[in-house]
Amino acid sequence: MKIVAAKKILKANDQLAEENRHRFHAAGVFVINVLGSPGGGKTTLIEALHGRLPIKRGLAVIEGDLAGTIDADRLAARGIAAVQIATEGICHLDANMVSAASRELELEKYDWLFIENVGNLVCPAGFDLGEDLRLVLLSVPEGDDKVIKYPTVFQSSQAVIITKADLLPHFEFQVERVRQDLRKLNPNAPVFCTSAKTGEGIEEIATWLANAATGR
Ligand SMILES: Nc1nc2c(ncn2[C@@H]2O[C@H](COP(=O)(O)OP(=O)(O)OP(=O)(O)O)[C@@H](O)[C@H]2O)c(=O)[nH]1
Ligand SMILES: [Mg+2]
Repeated sequence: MKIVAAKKILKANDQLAEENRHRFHAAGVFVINVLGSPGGGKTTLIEALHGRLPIKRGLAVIEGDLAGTIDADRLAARGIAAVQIATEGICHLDANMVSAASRELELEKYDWLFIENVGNLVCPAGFDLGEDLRLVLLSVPEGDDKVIKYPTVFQSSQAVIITKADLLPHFEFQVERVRQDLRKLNPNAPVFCTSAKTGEGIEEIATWLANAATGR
């Protein structure tokens, strides 16, 4: 019975995600779902990309957290339009939450909409939000074995972003191991090695995203 119930919920989510996708496309906004562990560098990466992406109209962010408005406040302080979703204990965003939050934005005013998912390498992977693509972050302190241990999120993302590369000298983290593990699981996904601290790799992601948005 439980399995049937879960399938029903996911089907309803997928239908709503399609509606979101349709509305996002109609508004001409390119939508990126950002996944990764708590503290992996999601908000910092979005801030860094805000400075590098080609922006004709604007960039907005939907922030997902269990509670509080820290990330949305942080972005707003930089002049970035942000809507905070407080999931009140739920470990992922779903299409219904994103539908409601996106209605707080005038979508036509933006080229880019980032959705920062709840920090978690497991739960968000199963929920389509209506995004154009998914990025999954893996920060150097988390360890280089995560592709094998959390395959769903790495399999369902279009690119993997290693963050905090400035910390590589302090950790036994092999970037090549991540590339090798990913090659078996999701061979078409590029791996970007980045540091928001030094700026390494940020331009490369911005260029890749700009190409993806152009080719949509
Ligand atoms: N050394 C280093 N620290 C970083 C880098 N990027 C982010 N950080 C730090 O990592 C911590 C977490 O960064 P956030 O961007 O808030 O991480 P997050 O994934 O948004 O966190 P949650 O929203 O809480 O899940 C902060 O102290 C950042 O300054 C980086 O490239 N290098
Ligand atoms: Mg954050």
